[in-house]
Amino acid sequence: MQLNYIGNENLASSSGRTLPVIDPSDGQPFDELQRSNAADIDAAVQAARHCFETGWHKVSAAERGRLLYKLSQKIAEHVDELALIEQRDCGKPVKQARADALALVRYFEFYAGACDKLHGETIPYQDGYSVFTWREPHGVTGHIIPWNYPMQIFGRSVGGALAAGNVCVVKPSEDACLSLIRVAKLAAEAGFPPGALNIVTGLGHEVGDALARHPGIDHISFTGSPKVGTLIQQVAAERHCPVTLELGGKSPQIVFADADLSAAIPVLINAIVQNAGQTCSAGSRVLIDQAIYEPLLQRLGHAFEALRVGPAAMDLDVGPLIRQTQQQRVWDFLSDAHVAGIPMVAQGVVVDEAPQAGFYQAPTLLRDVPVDHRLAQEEVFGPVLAAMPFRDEDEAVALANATQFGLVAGIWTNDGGRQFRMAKRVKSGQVFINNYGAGGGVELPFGGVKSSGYGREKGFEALYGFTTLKTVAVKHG
Ligand code: TXE
Repeated sequence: MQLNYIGNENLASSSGRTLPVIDPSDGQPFDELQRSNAADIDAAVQAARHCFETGWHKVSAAERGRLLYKLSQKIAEHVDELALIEQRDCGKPVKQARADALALVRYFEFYAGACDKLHGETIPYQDGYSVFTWREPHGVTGHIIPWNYPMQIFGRSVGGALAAGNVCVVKPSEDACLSLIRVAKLAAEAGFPPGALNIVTGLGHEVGDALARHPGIDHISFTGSPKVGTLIQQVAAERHCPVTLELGGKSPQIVFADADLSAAIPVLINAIVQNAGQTCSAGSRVLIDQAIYEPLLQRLGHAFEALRVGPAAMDLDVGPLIRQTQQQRVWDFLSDAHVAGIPMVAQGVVVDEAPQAGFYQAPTLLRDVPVDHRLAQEEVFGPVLAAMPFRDEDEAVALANATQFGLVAGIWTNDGGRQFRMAKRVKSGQVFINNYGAGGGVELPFGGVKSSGYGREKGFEALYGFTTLKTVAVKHG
């Protein structure tokens, strides 16, 4: 039985209710978590506020850095354990779960070093004045985390918030919260005081909503669907609470005829099958120069057919989707594609060992997807790649920008001028040239434009969002 972690204590919800924890690899429940309510959120916010007011705000930046570094070391000591937890809870193949745990180590290492480097400025003003700025923490920050990368999204959001001097109340997804409860306990072992980091589990519309509405939350960081992001924004607007939103994408990979295809192909594949395509920055559209459309589709098709899907513990190329409703969502997209006559180029294989009750989906490559079809417009959040041809740079840019999203873009070309022209014209928060994701670098600011959200997490830039700027003007004559 999993409990909430509030004020460094394991606590049952005052609701007395629980939710099952389901293993996506076999569809079976194997644990229970607290179905918390607004009273539990209130208890967590009070614990956090008490921590902030009674001592945390006096902890020096250097000391905060030491605490974050100690936590990174604790996580490093428990990478295998955390990877195993995530493998079962999220259905992640072993190597992907391990990569997530290692990324969490890096987030806390990076933010440990950033704590004492967050400076204000002095501003030249009229004679007789000294003017300067302080970067102050918001206070109690709320973090609503999805199920696709619990550890990574916790790292980039909570790591930055703690480094900037905030204390945190975290609402993990009801579909994946076990690793974060464990990390919060490691934080207590590392020396974080009671209330600095609190975890409250439960359903989004109950406990997530209560967190977003709580007047004691000074900033909300949300990663999830555009629908819920809009709700959070509305609720936060009622009390003018600042919000950072990351709401996914329909990210294009744009491949020109002069690209190094042997280098591109494995990256194009990985960008859509990693985590079974349940990645906000998944490269879910491949826009291909018509001069190489047929040969590249053929090579991609062979690569798709070689992909193996199965239980997380088998550590194949692709694991299960998170839950049955997500599997149904992917099936709905594929059935719509079939009805619209969109041709399928190739599919991977679900292995015989995969239990019937698990949530599996073979990676699927579709071609000639019309730009206005929902497969080219909406986030599938499954291993489904939509291919479409373009004639020239102008058409590539038009197609790339023809969705409501703007999170990430990949550009594949060896023409230096084109690299810069395309990077400038594509509307997205991140652009990768001849790579995709830059190995997941925690140092790189991340976030979207348009319906992909706003605000930045990751990198040093995140620290500005987790602080508020105070200007101090001294008249000294
Ligand atoms: O997301 P939700 P779902 C996209 C992806 C996916 C779709 C639906 O396309 O197929 O969203 O996934 C909490 N108030 N992304 O339904 O509901 C919820 O408990 C406050 C993209 O799982 O947005 C969870 O912790 N919180 C994305 C978190 O919001 C609420 C990652 C995300 O869940 C709430 C996940 C409410 N009313 C899904 N309702 C990305 N950008 O990476 C739910 N939540």
